[in-house]
Amino acid sequence: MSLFSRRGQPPGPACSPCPWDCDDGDGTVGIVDFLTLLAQWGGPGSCDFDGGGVGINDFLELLANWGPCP
Ligand SMILES: [Ca+2]
Repeated sequence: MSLFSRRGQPPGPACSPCPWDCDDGDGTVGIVDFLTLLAQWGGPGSCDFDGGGVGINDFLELLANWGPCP
């Protein structure tokens, strides 16, 4: 009788990790996040997905996940 059935996931940002939305957290990976990545290039930051500083790997990963978050 529970309103919360076993199917589906509870809504909430914690359940849909989208690290590539590293700037404004609006649920979409886009130009704003890209520019933030560039601004953080070479150093630590919210767009450093793999650790060790923002670089080409993070850039490619952001591009690969361009668009609405899953
Ligand atoms: Ca965004």
